[in-house]
Amino acid sequence: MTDHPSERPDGEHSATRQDRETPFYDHATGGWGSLRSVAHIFSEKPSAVALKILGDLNKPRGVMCSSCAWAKPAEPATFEFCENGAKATLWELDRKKVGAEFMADHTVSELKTWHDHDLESSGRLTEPMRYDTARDRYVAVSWEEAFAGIGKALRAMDPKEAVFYASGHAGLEASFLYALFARAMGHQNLPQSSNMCHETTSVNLKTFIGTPVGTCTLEDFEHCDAIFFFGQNTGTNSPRFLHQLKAAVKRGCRIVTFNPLRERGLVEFIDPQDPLQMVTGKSTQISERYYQVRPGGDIAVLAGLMKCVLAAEDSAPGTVLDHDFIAAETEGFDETVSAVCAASWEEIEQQSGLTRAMIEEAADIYLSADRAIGIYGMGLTQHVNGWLNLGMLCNLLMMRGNMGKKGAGISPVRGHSNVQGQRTVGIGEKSAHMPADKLRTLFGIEAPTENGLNAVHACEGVLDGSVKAMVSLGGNLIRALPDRQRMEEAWPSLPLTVHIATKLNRSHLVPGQESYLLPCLGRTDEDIQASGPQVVTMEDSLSHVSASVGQAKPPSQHVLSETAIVARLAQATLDPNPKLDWDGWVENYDRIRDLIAACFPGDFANFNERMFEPGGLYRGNPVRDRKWETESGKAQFTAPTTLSALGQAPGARQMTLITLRSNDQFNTTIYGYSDRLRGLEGCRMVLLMNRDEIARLGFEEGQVVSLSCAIDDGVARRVDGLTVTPYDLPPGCVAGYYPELNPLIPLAYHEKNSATPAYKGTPVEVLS
Ligand SMILES: Nc1nc2c(c(=O)[nH]1)N[C@H]1C(S)=C(S)[C@@H](COP(=O)(O)OP(=O)(O)OC[C@H]3O[C@@H](n4cnc5c(=O)[nH]c(N)nc54)[C@H](O)[C@@H]3O)O[C@H]1N2
Ligand SMILES: Nc1nc2c(c(=O)[nH]1)N[C@H]1C(S)=C(S)[C@@H](COP(=O)(O)OP(=O)(O)OC[C@H]3O[C@@H](n4cnc5c(=O)[nH]c(N)nc54)[C@H](O)[C@@H]3O)O[C@H]1N2
Ligand SMILES: [Mo]
Repeated sequence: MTDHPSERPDGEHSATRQDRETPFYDHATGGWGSLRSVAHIFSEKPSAVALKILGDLNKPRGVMCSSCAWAKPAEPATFEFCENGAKATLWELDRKKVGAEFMADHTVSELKTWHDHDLESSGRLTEPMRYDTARDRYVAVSWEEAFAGIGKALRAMDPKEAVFYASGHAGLEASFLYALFARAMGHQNLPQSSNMCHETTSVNLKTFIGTPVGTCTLEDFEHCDAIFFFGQNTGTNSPRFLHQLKAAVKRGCRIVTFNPLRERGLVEFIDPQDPLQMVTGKSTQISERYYQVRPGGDIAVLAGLMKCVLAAEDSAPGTVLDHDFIAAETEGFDETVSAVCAASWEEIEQQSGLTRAMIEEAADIYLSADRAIGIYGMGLTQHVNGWLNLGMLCNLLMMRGNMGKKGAGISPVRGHSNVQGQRTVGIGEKSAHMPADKLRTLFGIEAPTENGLNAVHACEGVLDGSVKAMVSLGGNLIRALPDRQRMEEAWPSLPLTVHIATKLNRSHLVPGQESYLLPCLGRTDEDIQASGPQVVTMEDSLSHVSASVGQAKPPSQHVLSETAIVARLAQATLDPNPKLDWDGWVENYDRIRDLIAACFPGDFANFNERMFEPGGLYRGNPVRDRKWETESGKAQFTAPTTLSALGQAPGARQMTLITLRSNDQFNTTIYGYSDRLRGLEGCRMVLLMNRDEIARLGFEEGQVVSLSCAIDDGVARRVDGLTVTPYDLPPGCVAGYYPELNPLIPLAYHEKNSATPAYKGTPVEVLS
């Protein structure tokens, strides 16, 4: 793909500036830098309301941050928000407006030439609009016209031709109604952002340990002796977690990290809330050991660690493995041990890029710990063999009984602020996501029995024409998906596209034949309905559900809540059913929460009373009581069938591509051009490469190159205009930014069981 405007920022952003003296930001995460970083993207001073919202962020009766999904501690810090939380909050509180007046000045073709940053920073969407093909503009429509038009189009199609996507922003109330609407209509085509993210977790953890989510709570971080980190960038993506890590280190917990990049947050941290650290600049070292594993090399690392544990058990039988746990709680141990023993150190070293001595050193730390936690993020999930990454991490933990005891467990770090919760209340393509008996008794609905479409399958449906409507509750699919060029080409043929959104983004500029843009309230906005002010709820990474109380004046009187929009879309589409009281639900969201509790009684008992509990309502997790809701009723060990997580290893002149997030973005929302924590400033069109690899392949620092995908499936995939930038990476791989590099990733190149795109392990060729 060539010269996409959003990939060719102009003016001051045209060149990367990397400090020659300190090429890899050698300061700690946090500190004054994090405060300056917020200041530089907002020229206006935050209003009094904005300051109040920030002060109450993530505290009981405050707004729950719309950035990441990290837990909200029961005893919050004075400021329980981070640099990125502040950016997300102020971004949403934007006072600029995008309505029909704005659209009258700009055709959609013109807006397509704008940078993604400029689209979103034009302001908040303020009125419903419809795309007018003849004038190539979005024009105002009344809400009545919009709902009637969408309802008519949806009614005209087979329900299974409609897809309802959700990005993990919307609260549980709107999300539950959305999931109900789909099933009442007769489909469960409910892809979600987690399909590109932690679907690897939802599907595979369920098979291995019987839960689709992590098992730890904040309390576990107060009791663990060791934390093993795989492919999660805390400093950028869940910075508030650094506070728990700092506290853990202070009490002697040992942290070991495996990541191809030396991410600053996991190296050291200056706590912006600690006056002494701020004044002296003294930081806390976070990782005791940091290993730059090759991308896709974690299965090999974990096999090496397991071999060390087995060797220690051989030298002191009966003292290293948790034999009682293995015998009583698990299956598959012996086959797994045989497969791990069969893996040679030579192959482990080659696949991981680490030496045996390094892995033995890390294993000593694991063996020194009575209680250990495994943490992971996209570095494990976004690989073809992501399932085995997770299986091997479970294996390592279970060998020593590190599941279902205090201070131990597995903890995937989730992305969007309510991504986990949306799944909990029924957004998902399987019947299991919403109990069929409840649908029948509560609403008189016969649930569809066949699985619906996940994100990848929905895209295949857009490509082959079998999908006829794409409704999006938030998000920016065109930018977030793999294979962007093919997607952008296919999208305009969709008979209906509907976006429920807060801000203008690129997906809105690729309208279907009939296309609506519906502006909604954001998390920070006051939401007043017939019964008075409403709250919405969200579930964090550690399965706690908290209420969020919007406080700002909405950007216009024409903006509706997500809950109201979903309800009115449903009314416009479905035949009347007295058990579906859409109006009554919108009047008072307590009623929706009562329904959620009725539908999922194990998770949400007394929901309305408990949603303000400090730290949130805990949904519990069966693994904590060593109850395994797997097929066999036991926890499963997984025998490795390969030592590489990559679907296709790179050839001699090829490289494995890692796509990364910067410190100045939230997914496809680009706040600015500074990746402060990596010492990269000014441009996102960079190709990070190790110096020796630049020389080996005959390139030069600063050279502008192209990347092409090395998977041969008959489709040419290419991105031009990338500046070669030396960076401390293992050999054999390159890194660059998401979403700019998404045209390179084939839709079909994804995790085996869950179809999570392999955004961290695509083979590419660098072209001059
Ligand atoms: N500021 C900010 N915060 C965010 C987001 C954002 O865009 N910006 N996005 C949110 C969302 S939706 C999500 S899902 C999370 C994502 O948060 P993370 O899970 O941290 O995801 P990434 O930043 O994509 O990548 C994580 C790390 O994986 C490493 N890595 C790549 N390949 C491998 C590998 O093969 N093995 C190992 N061990 N490591 C590897 C990368 O170097 C990187 O440090 O963050 C959420 N929070
Ligand atoms: N190459 C590559 N691609 C990736 C990834 C990667 O690591 N590498 N990561 C993947 C991951 S983990 C994820 S989660 C996806 C993210 O994919 P998405 O969730 O689809 O994308 P976002 O960028 O989070 O969506 C941003 C848009 O959401 C809208 N929005 C913001 N707040 C609200 C709100 O409160 N309500 C509503 N209705 N709309 C709102 C705004 O219009 C904004 O433009 O991308 C995936 N794509
Ligand atoms: Mo995500």
